[in-house]
Amino acid sequence: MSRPAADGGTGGLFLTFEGPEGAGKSTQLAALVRHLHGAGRAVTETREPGGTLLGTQVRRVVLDPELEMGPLPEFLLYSASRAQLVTEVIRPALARGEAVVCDRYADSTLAYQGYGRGLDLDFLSRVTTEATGGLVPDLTVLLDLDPALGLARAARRGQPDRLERADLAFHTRVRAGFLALAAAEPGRFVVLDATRPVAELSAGIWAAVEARLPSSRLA
Ligand code: Z5A
Repeated sequence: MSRPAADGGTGGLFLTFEGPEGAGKSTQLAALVRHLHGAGRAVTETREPGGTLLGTQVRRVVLDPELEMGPLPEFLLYSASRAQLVTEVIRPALARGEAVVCDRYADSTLAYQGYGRGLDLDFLSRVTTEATGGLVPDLTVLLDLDPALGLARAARRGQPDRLERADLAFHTRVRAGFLALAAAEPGRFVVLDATRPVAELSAGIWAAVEARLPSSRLA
């Protein structure tokens, strides 16, 4: 059965990027935005946590390496940021018929706080549905990468944030979680090997967007 479009029929498109640390999401998101602009689409680009004043404050807190935080408060903070982002940014942009491209969304919660931290997946899904009003992406690109490689890429940037400091076993569970989520929803996910060259990945992502979404929703 096909899923209803995220925009409820206005022509908007909701596209998300997921994957472990350093997988290349920001790099590929920028390339997709260029492709969408080239196809004449208006684009809203955003990220989680972040994208609003509240989200920016939450981001500072959840990534602070000096802060101790349990899995439940961590989850609730990400959810607060997401609820604000959906209401303030994503839904209005979809209603205007724009393409919304978001660096991480609800799948990150299931992968990090569920598979990684061990919180109950049904509980996380219920709260996430409340926080988002049930908004699900039209297409999710999962850039899959061995976490050791991703952490090494991220480490080149300098001081690790609070989640980058978690051990390799945690990041290995997160990766397995992302792959399980993708396997459960093959119609929504495109899974790509993030060790491939940047240009090859960008071409693959654009081909996937074009193949999965009718041309009427691309232009
Ligand atoms: N989190 C959570 O726990 N729960 C949630 O619900 C949500 C998030 C929404 C956000 O961190 C953290 O919050 C994240 C999950 C958690 N933390 N962890 N762990 P963030 O936003 O600061 O970081 P990130 O999302 O993990 O992204 P990143 O580390 O900035 O990486 P990226 O955007 O995927 O990669 P990039 O910046 O495009 O590239 C990284 C480097 O690799 C860079 O030097 C590139 O030049 C290089 N690169 C990119 N592509 C390639 C290829 N193809 N080959 C070789 N090198 C490449």
